[in-house]
Amino acid sequence: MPEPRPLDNQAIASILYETASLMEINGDDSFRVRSYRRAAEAIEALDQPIWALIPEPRKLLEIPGIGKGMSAHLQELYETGRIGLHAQLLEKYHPSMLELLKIQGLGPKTIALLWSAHQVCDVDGVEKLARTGKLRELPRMGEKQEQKILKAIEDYRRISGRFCLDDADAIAQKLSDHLAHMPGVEKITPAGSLRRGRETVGDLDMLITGKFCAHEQQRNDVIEQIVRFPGILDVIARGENKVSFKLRSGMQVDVRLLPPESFGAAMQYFTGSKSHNVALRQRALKLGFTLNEYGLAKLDTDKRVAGRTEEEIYAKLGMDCPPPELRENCGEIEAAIEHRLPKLIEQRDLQGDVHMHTVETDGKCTIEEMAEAARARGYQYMAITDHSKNLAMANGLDDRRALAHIEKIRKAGEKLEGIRIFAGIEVDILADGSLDLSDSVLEEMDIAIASVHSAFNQEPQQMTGRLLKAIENKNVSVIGHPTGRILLRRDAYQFDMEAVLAAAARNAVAMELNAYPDRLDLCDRHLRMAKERGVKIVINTDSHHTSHMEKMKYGVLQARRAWLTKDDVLNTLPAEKFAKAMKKQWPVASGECTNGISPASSARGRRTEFRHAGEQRKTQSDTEP
Ligand code: DGT
Ligand code: CA
Ligand code: CA
Ligand code: ZN
Repeated sequence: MPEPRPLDNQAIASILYETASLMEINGDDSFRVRSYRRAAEAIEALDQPIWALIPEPRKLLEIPGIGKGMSAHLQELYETGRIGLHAQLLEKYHPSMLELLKIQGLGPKTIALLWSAHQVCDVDGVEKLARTGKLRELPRMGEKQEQKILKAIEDYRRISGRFCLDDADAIAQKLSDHLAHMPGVEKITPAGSLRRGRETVGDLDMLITGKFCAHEQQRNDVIEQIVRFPGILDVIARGENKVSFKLRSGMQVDVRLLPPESFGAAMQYFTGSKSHNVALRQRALKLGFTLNEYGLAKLDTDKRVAGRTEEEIYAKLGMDCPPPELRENCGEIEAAIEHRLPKLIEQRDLQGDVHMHTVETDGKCTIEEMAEAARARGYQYMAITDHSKNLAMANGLDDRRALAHIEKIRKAGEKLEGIRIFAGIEVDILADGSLDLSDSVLEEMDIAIASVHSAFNQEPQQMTGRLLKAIENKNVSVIGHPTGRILLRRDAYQFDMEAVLAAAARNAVAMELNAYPDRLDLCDRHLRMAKERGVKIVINTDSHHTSHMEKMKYGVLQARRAWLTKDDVLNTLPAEKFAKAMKKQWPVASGECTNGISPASSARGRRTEFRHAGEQRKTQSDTEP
């Protein structure tokens, strides 16, 4: 038997998660089920590949969450490439049942019941039962439940097969490391939606170039190495120029192998977007060229005139090279021709990250740890903004604890050199629009971020009123994750964005761009609306751990997609000016600009309708951080 393909921690964890879910469907003891999940979590959290440890059971057993039984499973996986229990359960229950678990409202008990009563085990089958009114007849179901499940199936179909930006980014990085040392390989880079920074990624497009392309042996070696990438479930296509595979996580990866002379053309083509490419090709034709993934050529003579770099292709088409984030055919082509592409914000423009949690509420690190990590990232300042009491599950702060906490933050700030620590709060906007802490306490804060964490299902009108009331509170500096969406999981709550942005502009309240990759809230389209209406943005990671601070790059990508420049974002300001902005001491809707912040004047500017790249919808739950 050939040696099993090495699996990475994520892949091993997902086999254990699957086993747990199948055991649940099977009606196994919940304590046992939990032990599989715990082991999976432990493996995910390891900072070294567990595959290398498996041959040494003693080391395995040292990992908390892994006992004798689990260790035996892992040995079996190592030796045979499978876990018998997992395989048996998959045989008894169809793999499509695992998919059913992803549909909100369908738990393991219901899924088991669907099987025993109707021999239904997949999404199509459940949909059919629901449409014919048979689902409601099952125990603990009803007509209302049935409708909910139909809606959940619809949501599931829309989002399934897409991934958060950081997941795709991590795979791109791993693949790049996996191939970097191969002889003749010069560049490995992502293209497609990941390179454009779209908020979610369908499949991952990777391009590889180098001299290896011209050497048969080197080329074969590269292809061999690609299909040895850990976590591959299935190699879908394997050709001379392209390898496609599916990972256990469900993500598909297309890897293309290109000679250096057409690398730029391929980058341009496979970065997209499709509508940008269509428009660009039309321009090429108009100018007497043909453009494809191999290069730009004269229409009449077929002579190649560009292809090695993107820049030379755009230059031959008489335009500047638009940053990938702008390539959505939303005005960037015209701007590139007229040499008026904006100078987009960059990560190094950011001087601080000002939405963070600590162990005082639901964070995992202390004030000092967070501050030191922020300093190490080169920030001038940062802010601690823990939760308020309405978020009981996060152990939120009441007035008394909030005051004590800012005292502690300020003390820590005095001790730590090289970074300024602002004392802040993320205060809940309650259902009626009032805030969860008294005004006198909020006044003490350097920064008050006001956020909705409960009653997501209010009528749009009520939600709008609720947000307006918070914006009008004189102590509120920023509205946190303004739409509340969780990508691929929870819909935005509904409200009148125009009214909210207008109020924010009037009251000098900034909107957050929450950079956490499952939020990206505001989204690119709303950010662009905000900019056009003179509303300032603050980009934050909402870190609950020092390691989360690196998510800032995804926020910057969305900001760039929205055409934001440094001037649109308040946390590019130096500390003093930023502090003033948080106290709303900057000009509002006047023509003047006293402290270096550009005034809220661009509301007069051109209003372009910005087509949005795929919004996600999913049903909402109540009170969540
Ligand atoms: P995704 O995968 O759904 O997140 O989105 P993309 O943009 O990565 O789309 P994908 O993977 O289908 O294709 C990658 C790029 O390849 C796309 O952005 C533009 C280019 N492309 C694909 N199909 C076509 C096409 O039919 N015409 C043109 N002009 N370009 C295409
Ligand atoms: Ca793609
Ligand atoms: Ca693709
Ligand atoms: Zn929050």
